Amino acid sequence: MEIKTAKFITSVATPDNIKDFGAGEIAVAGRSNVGKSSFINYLTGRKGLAKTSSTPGKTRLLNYFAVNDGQFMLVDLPGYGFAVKLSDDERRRWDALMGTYLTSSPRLKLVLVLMDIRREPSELDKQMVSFLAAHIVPFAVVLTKADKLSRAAAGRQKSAIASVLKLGVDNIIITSSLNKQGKEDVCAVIEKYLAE
Ligand SMILES: Nc1nc2c(ncn2[C@@H]2O[C@H](COP(=O)(O)OP(=O)(O)O)[C@@H](O)[C@H]2O)c(=O)[nH]1
Ligand SMILES: [Mg+2]
Repeated sequence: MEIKTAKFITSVATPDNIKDFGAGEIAVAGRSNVGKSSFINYLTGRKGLAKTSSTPGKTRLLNYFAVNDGQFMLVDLPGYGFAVKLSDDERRRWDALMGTYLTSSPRLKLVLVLMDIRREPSELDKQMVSFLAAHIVPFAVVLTKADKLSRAAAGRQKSAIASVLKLGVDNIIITSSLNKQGKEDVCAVIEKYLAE
């Protein structure tokens, strides 16, 4: 599978506005500042598609992008682990939007969970992975910013992260949007899960 075109369709702020476009959905999740917007732009080959924001954690929306004229939808989920603490109200809204989407979208085929390759997975990363596993939502871990490490160190980090998360290494993909690394592997996993 090759991503040829990608187009922003809409943003959704509340659970009752979650959309069904009649196509499979690939969601992208991760802590704010993990490189999610950069990853989406790299993956789709469209520099300004997802805004790389200077104010992490500002976006609490689901953003839908149509890939290859609707072959599938890419869904950009709100970043978690905000630099700025959320009020209880904002937290509840965020949980409701994410929780509802992840557990009730009938077209959701795969969640790509992004994590910084240099870091130990955070509590929130672990919670996301256990949440997806508990709700039987297919997911793969995408390690970002691999350009920050040597090849050997990146390989070691991949094994270490796999072991912390209790996952097989096959479910973890090394990427760098800066060095344009890992797109083929990500596209292969997307293709595999879209077919299921
Ligand atoms: N070295 C490096 N930095 C990256 C990469 N991807 C993103 N960044 C940087 O990480 C920061 C956050 O990126 P952004 O895509 O806005 O993250 P988001 O908050 O998860 O959407 C920015 O300063 C980016 O330039 C990467 O592959 N390599
Ligand atoms: Mg972003």
